[in-house]
Amino acid sequence: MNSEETTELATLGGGCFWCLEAAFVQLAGVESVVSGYAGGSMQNPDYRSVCDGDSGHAEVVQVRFDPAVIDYRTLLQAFFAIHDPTTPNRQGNDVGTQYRSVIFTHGAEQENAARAVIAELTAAKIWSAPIVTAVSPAPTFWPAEDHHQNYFANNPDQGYCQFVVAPKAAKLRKVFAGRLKKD
Ligand code: MHO
Repeated sequence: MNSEETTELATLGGGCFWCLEAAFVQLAGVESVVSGYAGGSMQNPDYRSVCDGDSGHAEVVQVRFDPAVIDYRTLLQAFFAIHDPTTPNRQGNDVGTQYRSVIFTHGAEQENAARAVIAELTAAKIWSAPIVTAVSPAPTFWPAEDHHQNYFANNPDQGYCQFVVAPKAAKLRKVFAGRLKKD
């Protein structure tokens, strides 16, 4: 069996993809994370068009994970730990539809899990404002340009990485301390 048969994909948008990638790569069971664009109408989108906000795409990460090591619900809990799902089209200072909170589901099981996790977090009143995260079937995923892959690992001293990405990666390590890769 190759790894495509034993693994699953998760496609998630929660603001700048550099942040999500830097956080998710740390988790045991996550085999790869690709930054990209999804959910818009433009074919072959590039970063500039997505940043202009006209492409309709969200910045997303596509996570390949081994469900025997980390299940989809746990990935979603990590997703909700590292972004604010209550701010429409916005994460902190990053504003625009490309920064919307969205779960692009691969199949009915993922959709049910996503809706259940949102209902649980709503009932637990983790945030005072309502969760605005959209749940919809995964559309075409367009990988981002090479220099956006492993961005945090390759650019740790860049200002945004220090002030925005690093704290999110650190928060995930704290909250999911028992589920990190042991390298
Ligand atoms: N405001 C950030 C967003 C980066 S992210 C990949 C910047 O322009 O550097 O959208």
